[in-house]
Amino acid sequence: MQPARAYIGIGSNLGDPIYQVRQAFSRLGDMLSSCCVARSALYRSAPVGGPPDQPDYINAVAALDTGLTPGQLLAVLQAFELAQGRCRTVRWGPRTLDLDLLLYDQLVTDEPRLTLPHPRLHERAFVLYPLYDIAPDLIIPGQGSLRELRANCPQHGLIRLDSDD
Ligand code: A4P
Ligand code: MG
Repeated sequence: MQPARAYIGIGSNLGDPIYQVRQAFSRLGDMLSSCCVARSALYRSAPVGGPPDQPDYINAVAALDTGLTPGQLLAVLQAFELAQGRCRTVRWGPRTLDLDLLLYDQLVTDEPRLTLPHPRLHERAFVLYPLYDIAPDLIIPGQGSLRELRANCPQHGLIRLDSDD
């Protein structure tokens, strides 16, 4: 069977976020039945939504070729979040690691446990800019071209970090 191409959004704003994002890249690179084929730069931005006075986030996106089903992949991502100390207390609250399944090929689902494409991906600079780094020609089902979505999304203070930051 052909592997699927999945895109994973990575976010952290607790516990040395740059370290947490690099750890996530490393875990994604070591996954069974999957191959990490691209990693974006790291980006820093102010929190969008959630409680006030949270630290800034570090975000990035990875591309995987995977033989896992979407449900299996989500379960692995949630296990990685737990392994890196994620506690689910407050929605959009601070977290050591958030791994969102942004896209799984061109699959569209509308389940609470797994909505694809990720329901807020098309309006978030901290997702669109790193995703564009690694897949500029992507089409987001139901939303259109990534190139246009990014062009219409203000950066709102999003900062691309140099690789040695
Ligand atoms: N779920 C449904 N679809 C998906 C999907 N495509 N990928 C379910 C991952 N999970 C999905 O997620 C809540 C539930 O969504 C899970 O049970 C899963 O089955 P969660 O990770 O436990 O909670 P959350 O992350 O607090 O909620 P949510 O709605 O995923 O939040 P977001 O959209 O991830 O936003 N600001 C900046 N600058 N950078 C950030 O990274 N992140 C958030 C969180 C808010 N503000 C931010 C950032
Ligand atoms: Mg999440």
